[in-house]
Amino acid sequence: MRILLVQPAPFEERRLGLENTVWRSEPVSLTSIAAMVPEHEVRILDMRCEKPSVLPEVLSGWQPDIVGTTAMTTDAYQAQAVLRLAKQIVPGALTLIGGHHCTLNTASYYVDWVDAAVLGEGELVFKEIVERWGRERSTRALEGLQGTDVRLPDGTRSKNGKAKNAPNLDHLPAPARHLVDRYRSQYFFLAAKPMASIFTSRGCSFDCNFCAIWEFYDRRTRFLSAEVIADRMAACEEPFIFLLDDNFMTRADRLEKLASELERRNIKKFFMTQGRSDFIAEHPELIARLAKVGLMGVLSGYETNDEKALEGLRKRNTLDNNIKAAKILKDNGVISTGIFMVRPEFDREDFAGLFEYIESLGVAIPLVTILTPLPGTEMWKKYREDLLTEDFRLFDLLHAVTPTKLPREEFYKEYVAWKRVGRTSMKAWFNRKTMLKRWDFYLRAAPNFPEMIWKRVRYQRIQFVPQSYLRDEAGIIRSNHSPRRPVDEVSLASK
Ligand code: B12
Ligand code: SF4
Repeated sequence: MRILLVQPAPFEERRLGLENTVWRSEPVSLTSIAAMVPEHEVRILDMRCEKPSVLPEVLSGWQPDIVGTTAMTTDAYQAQAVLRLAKQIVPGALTLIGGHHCTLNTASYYVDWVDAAVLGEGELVFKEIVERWGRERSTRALEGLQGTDVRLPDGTRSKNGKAKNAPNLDHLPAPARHLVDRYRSQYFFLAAKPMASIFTSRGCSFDCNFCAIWEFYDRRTRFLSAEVIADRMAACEEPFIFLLDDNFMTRADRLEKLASELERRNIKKFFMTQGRSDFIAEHPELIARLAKVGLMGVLSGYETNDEKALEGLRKRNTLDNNIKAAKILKDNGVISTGIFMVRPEFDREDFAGLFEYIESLGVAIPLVTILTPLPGTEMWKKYREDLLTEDFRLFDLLHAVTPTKLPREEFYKEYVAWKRVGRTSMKAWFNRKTMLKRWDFYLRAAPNFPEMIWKRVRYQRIQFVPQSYLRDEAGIIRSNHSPRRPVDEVSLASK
């Protein structure tokens, strides 16, 4: 059978968003499911790296039997559009959607051009779908299959809950990375390019109320063994690797084993990942060891300058840990990317307080987001009534989708002022002392600096201008002045 898997492109070129200048990773969701069906002909199209005309051309020229796509919430409509085109051009093909958005908000795909949504982890259920479709070209064949929500030929639905998670991640095949070979030079994290992406665990055992990772994976974490992680790192041709785990920094024993394995096999890669500040604060020696075997960057949600708000987010962490973590990372030359949240109830003093805190913290790269109730999270359930829109394009953590205390023009004017703290933090962090500690990384990434700087300069003309945000939401956001509840009651982090 011919199977076409499509990574949708952002809804408009050069929109506000991480993919512009900070981080674009290979579509691991698609390479992971593709690896389950090696006996079939599979193609992956990454529409972030292709001209829009390529998709209709491939659909009509190649006539796939199955077309699958993926979406996080911001890509919800783009994924729908991929499948609508597929149904128009190849009406007999099975159209499938998987990923976080359809798992947490399946109704987005109750349209007649999407045959089935795959809920939760995809590998095992995808294999079964392909087998069943090979036997019978009707969605009846998928009826009752756990992990799917299927539109049956008579228009009714067969809703079968979330997929069972694979009991042991080591037993799943390695993602079929060769299917995205031709895009490799286009994946990056800042100046780390070309960059491979792999995962070493799935899930998180914390339960922050603004995040749905723990709901998606039933608040359990499964890990690949150190041997398998090392195999996969060694197999990457790229010098830079992003470890995609939402919470890589967990279980010190597994990270010690991984460090030993990388040392023993002399695997030399620069790797970046995501991890919590409490773990970093509690394990300074382990961080130093990981830095020696290639750890080069960590993204952490520092979130806020307010202990009570941290508690309101159910982060189960402290401001003290944030301070310690930023220092430990700096001492080891590990670039700390701190993610912070502006809340809709912020007034001028709140913005000033947060920015002051960021400057004092000493992270290398601060990223300031706007607290957003994403589908599937506890916040979504609690604050859905108060949303000013359910247009998912704006759920990118860069737009306020709930009422703001300040008038929106002023809110965004205050928000974009983080340009200043971004600059001062970076200037203070990237000095000769910290850079010399990891000179080999900077030498390796040096050829990419001119392109990265050029992209940043171009992007900043959009990113730090309040009108960009207001323009995006024009005609989409309900009036800020008629919220269903007063703004102070919609205080997202303190209830
Ligand atoms: C890499 C990444 C990105 C990349 C792009 C990802 C990509 N598509 O290439 C970038 C950096 C651009 C990005 C951006 C954002 N991201 Co992001 N990102 C991730 C991350 C860390 C890894 C994704 C990944 O490759 N996972 C590994 C694969 C194997 O897992 P998977 O994608 O879930 O796929 C499995 C199943 O979902 C399913 N499946 C998925 N697709 C399909 C398709 C079919 C046909 C089938 C059968 C099955 C299937 O099977 C797969 C294998 O089991 C995830 C967290 C995570 N751990 O997944 C967050 C995550 C997806 N991002 C998230 C968010 C919120 C964002 C942002 C909005 C905000 C932000 N983080 O700044 C932005 C939005 C874009 C923008 N405007 O900039 C949320 C999404 C929540 C949601 N409701 O959608 C996540 C889950 C993080 C979190 N903690 O909540 N992100
Ligand atoms: S925000 Fe991070 S620590 Fe909290 S549940 Fe999500 S992945 Fe886990």
